[in-house]
Amino acid sequence: MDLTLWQYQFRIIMLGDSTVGKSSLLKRYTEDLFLDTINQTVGVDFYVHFLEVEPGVRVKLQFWDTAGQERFRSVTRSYYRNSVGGLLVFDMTNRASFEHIKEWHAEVWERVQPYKVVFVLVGHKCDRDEHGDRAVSREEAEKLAGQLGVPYVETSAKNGHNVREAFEMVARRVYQGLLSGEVQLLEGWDGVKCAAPQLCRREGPVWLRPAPPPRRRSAVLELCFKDKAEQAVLICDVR
Ligand SMILES: Nc1nc2c(ncn2[C@@H]2O[C@H](COP(=O)(O)OP(=O)(O)O)[C@@H](O)[C@H]2O)c(=O)[nH]1
Ligand SMILES: [Mg+2]
Repeated sequence: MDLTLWQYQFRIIMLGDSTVGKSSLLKRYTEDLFLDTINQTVGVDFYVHFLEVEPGVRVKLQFWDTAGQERFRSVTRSYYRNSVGGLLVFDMTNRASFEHIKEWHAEVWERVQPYKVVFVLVGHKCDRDEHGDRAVSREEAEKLAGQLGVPYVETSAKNGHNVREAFEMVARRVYQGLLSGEVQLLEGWDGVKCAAPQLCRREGPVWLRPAPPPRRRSAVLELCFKDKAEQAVLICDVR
């Protein structure tokens, strides 16, 4: 199978103050690496990871890693609008980074209207909890998550705890949003891309139907590929 083949692309953005661990989270998820001294992100970096959200539905996750510094905000603002998912990251040993989460959330929320962004709140560097360094309790973080209407997860890029879970939680919530119609494929918006847009538009998104039983499933796949021209478009669109 062509490893670059995907049916959907979700663009997901990393949000949070500088040094909370956004780039380290991405490095751990996409390369399974942790560096004690990681280069500071300047402007915007990209990372890619593929995920099968259900059998036969392969999603290319495109992560945009922003620099949290105020001086770069003008760069990153223009990217919010074309994102469908966001990880709101704070460092649980840094209280100020937790207090800024509401601002990050509000800033993105305002700029993406009328589009929708699916968030997960991430309390990062939980390995430091063992050393008594925690400055934000789980209860407080869960309360904030409840106010924002998002799930909460505690992660560590150092030991890998919950890293995959945090990213996949966002991706699966976006996919659920597509299934329920809460998130829609819209022209001129790059938050979600379909590899073969004409297939997604014709009868509604072909790949977004609930997984059919095996025999009907092959019928759906046949529908996807029965036309050579469509197959060609699908392959052409793969990057
Ligand atoms: N103890 C610990 N340190 C971390 C963790 N994740 C990142 N760091 C460290 O925090 C610092 C800032 O990380 P970075 O990923 O550059 O943060 P960013 O500015 O939000 O992208 C670096 O020194 C990392 O090594 C973690 O899970 N645990
Ligand atoms: Mg960074």
